[in-house]
Amino acid sequence: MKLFYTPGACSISPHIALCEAGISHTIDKVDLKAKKTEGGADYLAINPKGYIPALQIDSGEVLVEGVAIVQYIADQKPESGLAPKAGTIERYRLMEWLTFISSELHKGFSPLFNPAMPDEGKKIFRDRLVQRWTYVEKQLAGKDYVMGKTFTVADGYLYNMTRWAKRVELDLSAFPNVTAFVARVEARPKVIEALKAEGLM
Ligand SMILES: N[C@@H](CCC(=O)N[C@@H](CS)C(=O)NCC(=O)O)C(=O)O
Repeated sequence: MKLFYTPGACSISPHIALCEAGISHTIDKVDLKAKKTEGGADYLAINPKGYIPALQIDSGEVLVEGVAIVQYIADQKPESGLAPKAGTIERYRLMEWLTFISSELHKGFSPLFNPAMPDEGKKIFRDRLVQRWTYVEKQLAGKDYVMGKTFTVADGYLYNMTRWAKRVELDLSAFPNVTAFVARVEARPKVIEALKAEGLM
């Protein structure tokens, strides 16, 4: 499989999933402005949506949308525990988390990275993010990971968002459960492997 990524972007989540699943893969860096890959390919021919992540699977097909990609990866290695079995209530709980992270956190951060967004607009998104992180903090009480004891693909994605919080100086230190979660995730050898491969460590 080949993951199209940009260092530090939301593609960290499927990158962590690939490493945690122990799936052999390559990575190709995408220049999002030029829409070119490091390998010289026209990225719009790979993903006409123009954004990362995209995963080229072994059949040659390209999967896009992070939430779909990480579940595909997890389902290739069910024994990894990265996603509960399809059709179970636990799987829908995982999808609930992935959707929350995608639509409430990930897309909540995007305006803060946008230089064209005025400060008043940024404040609205910042305040909303604080509410969302307050919810995460409560949910993590007494748990190692969002689903409980087991690390799942939702945890790699949530961890990705904690890195973004630092980038926009959104202080999460008032959230002890989130802080402990970050330390737990950062201690995982496969997470370190993904971060090193992106040149982030
Ligand atoms: N809906 C997509 C959004 C992915 C996304 O926001 N990617 C950003 C980087 S984190 C990107 O590539 N932005 C560049 C662009 O939209 O042209 C997903 O969840 O996978």
